Amino acid sequence: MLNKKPDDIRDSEITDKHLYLNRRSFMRGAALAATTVGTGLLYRRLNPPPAETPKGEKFSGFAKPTSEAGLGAGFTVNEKLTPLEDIINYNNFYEFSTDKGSVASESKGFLTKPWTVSVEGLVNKPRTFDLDELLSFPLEERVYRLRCVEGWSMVIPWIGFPLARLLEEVEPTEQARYVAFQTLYDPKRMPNQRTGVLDWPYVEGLRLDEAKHPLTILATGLYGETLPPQDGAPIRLVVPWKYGFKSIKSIVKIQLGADEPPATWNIQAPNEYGFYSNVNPNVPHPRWSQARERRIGEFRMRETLMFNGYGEQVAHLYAGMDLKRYF
Ligand SMILES: Nc1nc2c(c(=O)[nH]1)N[C@H]1C(S)=C(S)[C@@H](COP(=O)(O)O)O[C@H]1N2
Ligand SMILES: [Mo]
Repeated sequence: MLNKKPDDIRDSEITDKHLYLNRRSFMRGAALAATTVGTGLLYRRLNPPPAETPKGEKFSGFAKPTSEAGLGAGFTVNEKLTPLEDIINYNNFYEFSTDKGSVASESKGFLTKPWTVSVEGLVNKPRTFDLDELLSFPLEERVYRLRCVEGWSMVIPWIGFPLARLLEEVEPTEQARYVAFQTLYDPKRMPNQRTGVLDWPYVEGLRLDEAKHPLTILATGLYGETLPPQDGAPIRLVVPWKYGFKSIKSIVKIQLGADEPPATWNIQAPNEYGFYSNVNPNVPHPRWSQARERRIGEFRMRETLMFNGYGEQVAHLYAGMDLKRYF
């Protein structure tokens, strides 16, 4: 079912917090863009798309996660999986729509073949990978929590491979300290890029040690199937201890560099979205608390866990850093 919201989520409860920000940017001057967005939203509310569930191709199989040193159960969260219907019908993907319930229909038929990811910058062996090459890395299943900065969360069974595996192939140089990611820019295929709701293309970044952490994956599927467009087909980043917006979708370029790269939401509102964006219940967003969250499909609120519950695996990356300053 499209446009379906989990029954227990009401518009009044979980507002479009990212969107609120966009309305504010509009006040600052992006008049044309914001008007287009508003009209589009109204149009879609009045003209709901036909109901249909997108289906991907079945994977022939994937390697089960092996337990790597020190990670223990970190690869698989022992919690109820969020139903597939919710995962594929409640999405943030501004290239298609700012309305979480409309991304599925707006991205239906998104063409992902051919697709290449160029890996460049401070590496000894820069290289462009095509989709088949990316899918030939040993795929694993990883059940991770995803926590959106807006205050909702899901438990998603991803299929993918460690980003570290890809980085090994290109051999980062001694000078490389950061990894920058870029989403496709093609307004013909991603129609909401015609609006100025964000600076396109969507970009994100990680410190090299975060990028090489075994929990950081490039996902190519979920629930055992090919990634549907609305979740970032054909390949997207998943960094489970950071707010959802760091997990950039539909990646075409990965660039290693010496300096901290730009990140879309940080550009949009630097006082609200920091470069690190680790899930941290002790650092409230300037306009709302981050102490609790609602798991999609549940009524009760849960306490948000430090590093989204992955502290044992990742806290050492931030030893000695003031996480209120580097939020
Ligand atoms: N390119 C791109 N990547 C993106 C976004 C986006 O708008 N564009 N939204 C982010 C946000 S805010 C979240 S919470 C997650 C949502 O991922 P999901 O729809 O697969 O749950 O994707 C992130 N990646
Ligand atoms: Mo998000």
